[in-house]
Amino acid sequence: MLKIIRTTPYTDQKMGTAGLRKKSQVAMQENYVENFIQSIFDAIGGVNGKTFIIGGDGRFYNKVAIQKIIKMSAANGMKKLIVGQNGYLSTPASSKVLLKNKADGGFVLSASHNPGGPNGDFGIKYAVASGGQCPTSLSDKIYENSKNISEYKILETADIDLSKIGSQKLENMEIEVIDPLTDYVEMMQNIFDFEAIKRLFAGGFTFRFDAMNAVTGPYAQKIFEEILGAAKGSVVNYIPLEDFGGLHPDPNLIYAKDLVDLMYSDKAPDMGAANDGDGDRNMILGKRFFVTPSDSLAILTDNYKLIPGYKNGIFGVAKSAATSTAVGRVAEALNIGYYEVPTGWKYFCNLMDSDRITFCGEESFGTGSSHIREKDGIWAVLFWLNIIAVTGKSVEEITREHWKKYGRSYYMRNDYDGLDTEVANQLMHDLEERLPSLKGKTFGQFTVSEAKPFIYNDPVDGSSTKNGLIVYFNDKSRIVYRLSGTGSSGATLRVYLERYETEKLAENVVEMLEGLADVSRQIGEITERTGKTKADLLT
Ligand code: VG1
Ligand code: CO
Repeated sequence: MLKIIRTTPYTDQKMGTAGLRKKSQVAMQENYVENFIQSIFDAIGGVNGKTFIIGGDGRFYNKVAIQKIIKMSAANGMKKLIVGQNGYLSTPASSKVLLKNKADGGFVLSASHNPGGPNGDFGIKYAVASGGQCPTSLSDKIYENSKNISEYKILETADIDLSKIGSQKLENMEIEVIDPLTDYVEMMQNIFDFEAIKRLFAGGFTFRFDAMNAVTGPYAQKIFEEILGAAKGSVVNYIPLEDFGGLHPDPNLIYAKDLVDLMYSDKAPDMGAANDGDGDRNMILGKRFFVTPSDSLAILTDNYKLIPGYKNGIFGVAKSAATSTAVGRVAEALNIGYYEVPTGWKYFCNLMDSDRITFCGEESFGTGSSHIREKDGIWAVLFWLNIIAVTGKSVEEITREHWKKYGRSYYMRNDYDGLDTEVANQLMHDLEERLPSLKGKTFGQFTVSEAKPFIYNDPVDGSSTKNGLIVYFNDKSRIVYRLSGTGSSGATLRVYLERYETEKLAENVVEMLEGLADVSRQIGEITERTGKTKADLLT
């Protein structure tokens, strides 16, 4: 039965870098999810006669939220809703399903790499018909609606069974439950040289993929073990759990500790990889060797010709401003377009839609291409496997050859967590005002050549976005400051450090960047203002 429910607005439903991200307890408040969903429906002129997709990373509260969204969709007159079986769809798979079905939009229930569970985070990403997350102009409209909402529509009916593949009707809406793997796996087979990778594994190449108890487990088992023949047991933590087994499903050197320990032990396989909660981030490791995401983007771009899906040529490449400049040198060598955008995958989408770029990436363990409109963890891992299969070189050899050819960007992100929001905002505000006065000043061995806010003018829609502050130095070093837009409480200051070297390549990244880290605290007045003498997290 159709019900119109009276509701009162919440004032905190503003989307951040990647959708709405909240503590589970916040999202579980009465009408919280309903308000947000109705605000979306209203912002896009209703859903009458339209088709959408929905899925998620299997985290706590997804099951409840999916049922709410299904019932609201039917009540609002949606024509068809395509749902991943049992509510599962990785972020990249959802983008593929959306594009393949020419759907009008999609919902991914995930707070990505943030922990899950009753005390963890819950999130909703909303994608538009082009397959990417909704642009700021639309999320602003949704936010306005959410602050004024007074009612929403929902069907009063029993929960829908999402365990069986096939179609069913809910009033006038068709619900199609699909296998979450099929379309994604087929797409990967069409991009990469699966035969070459099969031969690699058949030849004894050893591999460990850590799905971090999240949604990529079933995808990884199917692709790496079943189809490509990696040894049984290569994929670990492959069952998606509502709380990710208590882990923080963020594939970096800190949170993917078991994988990192293995890769730095005598038992290390030839390659190690991990993905995040919703499968859009990746980490790549060799034996006792870590590839920074910034280097990974540069290396993948430089080797595009080895991949069947790209061998006929690529458009340009883009990176977020905070990402190291490594890929810029490759773009110059290949003579292809090169773009720097604000942090957040949505900024790449216009560039892909207009054939300006094929590859893009972020320092936060995100790499991807125009095959979809989200970053793609398994895609990146397959890309590396394909390069290794064709060249016969190890992860370390490939990376060292890259540094030899192009020089090396030593790179690290320093996060200062749990800051008071006021303090963090003031720090950024005051630093921005001081920027012009920094030019020409010397800090130890570093002399500032330029200091300015990063402003991006989108060449496609003409919009302008300010995101972060950048200090450039004479020796090509850079410091980027910005506040995180994905947290669910307090503020996080991210400070991105980069130093470029061509001659004496040192091994220890932390040591290489120690001096610059000190300078970053000095310039940002970080210690005085936050009381922190060092960062909480180095990635
Ligand atoms: C972080 C990363 C950013 C990434 C975003 C979403 O944002 O820095 O590069 O796009 O997370 O990642 P922020 O604003 O906290 O720095 V995920 O895997 O949602 O989808
Ligand atoms: Co993610």
